[in-house]
Amino acid sequence: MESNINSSSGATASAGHNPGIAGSNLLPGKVVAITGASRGIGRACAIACAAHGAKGVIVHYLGDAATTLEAESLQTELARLGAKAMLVPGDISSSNTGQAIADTAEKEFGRLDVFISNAGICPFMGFLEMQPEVWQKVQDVNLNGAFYATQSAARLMARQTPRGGSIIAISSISALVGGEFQSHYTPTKAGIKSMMESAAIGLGPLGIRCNSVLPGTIETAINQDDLKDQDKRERMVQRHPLRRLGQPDDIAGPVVFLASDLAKFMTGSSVLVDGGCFVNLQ
Ligand code: RM4
Repeated sequence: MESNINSSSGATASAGHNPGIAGSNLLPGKVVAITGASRGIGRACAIACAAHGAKGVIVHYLGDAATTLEAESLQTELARLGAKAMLVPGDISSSNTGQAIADTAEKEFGRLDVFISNAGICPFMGFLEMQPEVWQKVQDVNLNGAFYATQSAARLMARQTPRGGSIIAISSISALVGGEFQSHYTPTKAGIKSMMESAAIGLGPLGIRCNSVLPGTIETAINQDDLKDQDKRERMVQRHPLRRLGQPDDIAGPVVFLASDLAKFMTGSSVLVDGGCFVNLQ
């Protein structure tokens, strides 16, 4: 995979996707599982992990028509990168789905080295207009589902030989700041960050590292409609000192780093990947 890295901007240009630092091999022979992996950040992480040597990738996706097509195309792309992809559809808010992900890793590859908890939704809605079913759905997918799947992955990591692994949760800048139309969503992102901090304590002695990544505004399906408002889009661009919104592969690199042995002494950490947005008050 050829890619040219423009050192001035850090931008990469390549024939297909931008897997990160050309020629590095940070995840040699590893088995990786990613939730919500058919599109956006999850997809970019799957590609980057394969580009860095992962041999097995468990691709979780919702399982509707759109995500099924996306997952199947990702499976083909991962094969081109030398990784065997196993597809696991299902509603992540069900604990059965998280268990199916871990079961697939164990059955197909005998182990799980890296688990990336990524699946999440954010139906923008004002605080006063928030409906109970919308609140509950966001809690069920973003927080409860993340817990169930992470617990299933950790249980496998704890009993496999050699024991251990790396868990990365995709939290958000929204764990640290609010959003007028995100009062259901920001608590889940804060909860994910906190869950990783607590999980890190109990899982550390088992050789399982738990960290979270806090993306800024990354252009994906989650905010596609919201960012159609050109005034808002421009306001968000101006909030970022790098004067651009993030792209999924901007997150994949830090995730691969946390998954790899380069981060072997990192657990309970949270890594802000936001183009400088959080610190930009004035
Ligand atoms: C992120 C952040 C972004 C928003 C997405 C939906 O946490 O708030 O600005 O577009 O959520």
